[in-house]
Amino acid sequence: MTTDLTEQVLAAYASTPDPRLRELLAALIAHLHAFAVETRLTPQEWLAGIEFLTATGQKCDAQRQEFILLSDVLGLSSLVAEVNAASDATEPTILGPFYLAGAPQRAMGEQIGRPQDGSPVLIRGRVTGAAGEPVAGATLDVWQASGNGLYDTQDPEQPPFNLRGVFVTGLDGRYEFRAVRPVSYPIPTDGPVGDLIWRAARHHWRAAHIHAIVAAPGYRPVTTHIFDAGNPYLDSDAVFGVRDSLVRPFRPAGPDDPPDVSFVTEMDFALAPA
Ligand code: MBD
Ligand code: FE
Repeated sequence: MTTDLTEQVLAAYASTPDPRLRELLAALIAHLHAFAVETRLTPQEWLAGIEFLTATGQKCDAQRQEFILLSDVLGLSSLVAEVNAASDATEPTILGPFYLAGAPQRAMGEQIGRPQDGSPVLIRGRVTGAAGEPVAGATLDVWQASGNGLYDTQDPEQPPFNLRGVFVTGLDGRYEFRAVRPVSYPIPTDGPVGDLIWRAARHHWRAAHIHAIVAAPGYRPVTTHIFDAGNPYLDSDAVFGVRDSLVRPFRPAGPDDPPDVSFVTEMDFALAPA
């Protein structure tokens, strides 16, 4: 009975001209139907699900992406990053809901934040290709939350593009920039995703992180993070984004380091060919 219905629906989409869309629709229908059959989904539960997704969409605006957050807390964003990871390249992880295109390009070494955003940290390293060759002219699009746990778009006190910037590697593939030491970050819980987190008796903390999208012509871009090795949420990140290979010590600056920074972190990035 139920399988007949599933077959009927699958057949109705079987002539979708675009082959990839045809494949995605067939798998989506099969899994959605299996979900309803397996759980004996009731009409009330189905409606609650519709209302939840409606509220998720209604929470979205130009600065708030509740659907990405939902995907994040369900582990789907992390899984998609994992499934698409290139071997011999820096491990990707989730984009998150707070990426903004169009961040200003900044000079080598520039600070992306303000003194009140947190302890200054120098972050530096190299971008290389699969054979270890330095990648000159690679862009690092970086963004992070302030010490109050808020991104610029969540906080009217921060100027636009605070704690965001694009850096370009030199001929030797090296980059460096200044940021602030990231803090543990509470994902926004004032929307339907927050309700879900509480009903699941989960916590809402992300391991402290700085985001980066590293890209260069002829290479596959990688969307990733730098995680602070000293953070207590590395093993229970609310959005399943932590990869061991992305965790770095933020070591206290010493006499050989620039006097204006409190911590130094080294992070190299490897890119796969396009
Ligand atoms: C974040 O800062 C973030 O990076 C992700 C993935 C989800 C919620 C908040
Ligand atoms: Fe983030």
